[in-house]
Amino acid sequence: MTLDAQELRLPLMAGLTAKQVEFFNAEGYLHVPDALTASDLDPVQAELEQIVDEAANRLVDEGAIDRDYAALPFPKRLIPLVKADASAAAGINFPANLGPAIFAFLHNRRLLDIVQSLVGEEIYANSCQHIRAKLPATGDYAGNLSSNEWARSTAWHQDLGVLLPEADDTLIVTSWIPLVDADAVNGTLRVLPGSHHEPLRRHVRPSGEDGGSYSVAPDELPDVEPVTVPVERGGMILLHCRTPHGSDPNRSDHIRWSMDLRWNDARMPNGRPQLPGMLVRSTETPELVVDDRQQWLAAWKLAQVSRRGARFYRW
Ligand SMILES: O=C(O)CCC(=O)C(=O)O
Repeated sequence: MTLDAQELRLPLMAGLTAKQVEFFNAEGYLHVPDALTASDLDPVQAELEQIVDEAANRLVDEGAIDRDYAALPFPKRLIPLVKADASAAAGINFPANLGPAIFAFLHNRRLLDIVQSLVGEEIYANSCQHIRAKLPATGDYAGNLSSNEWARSTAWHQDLGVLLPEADDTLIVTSWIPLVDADAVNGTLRVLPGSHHEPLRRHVRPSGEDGGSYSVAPDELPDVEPVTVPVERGGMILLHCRTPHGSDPNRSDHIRWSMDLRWNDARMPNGRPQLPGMLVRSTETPELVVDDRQQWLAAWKLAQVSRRGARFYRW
């Protein structure tokens, strides 16, 4: 089959097909290969490279390292830095990183077309968002990084389990987007398919040495065969908020960089009301879409104070 000139001018993809939506609804997850192009992801990566570069220069100035490791590629450069000083990773994740490229990416048309297929036209970028540098699993990182889930497995959990009960009737969709090819070796996501049809499981919080992140109580884990989902750069995994998922340790020699970004219908409770998510697409109230990054920065600044003492977790 060949595409004519008209078809070639069409966007690469405008949302999910009916079959993809059907798969998501049945299985609680969906792998979408080639969802994004290099031009969608490269600016986000360049912003992270700059953050890592600034951290390297700071550590050189402070005498924590004797060179800046600039010759190492993006998937490797942070490794020697966090072996010397864990603070090298401090600027990567939200809300330390609210840079222009990640702000623009939260409004990416191709991404939002896909999200819209699941949550509808009123799209809220939930404040529960992460950019992760999942480190090769070794025991020699500075500070507590070696015991942190960044350098070990992420235990089975449902994203709804780390949000407040107000969101129990809201479909919150996670888009899990790697910036490098993600596979079983470097710790791509694993899911328990179909178990989103069941109720939310009780979550427990293990000690810091055991990861410290909320996870499904072991006696409540659904008896379902896990599926490991390899994703090449440009692809994404979509997850239902009741789908148990996690990841194994990164057994490769490079960092598994990824983003997990959450979305819901803006008219529904979002489960993290104390932190600033934002309306990113709307036909009902387009005037409330946040398209000025300064507004987002101001909202996060205000929240640094108003969040104090607020409850974030149900357990
Ligand atoms: O990236 C990972 O390894 C875990 C991601 C995750 O748990 C999530 O997206 O909720």
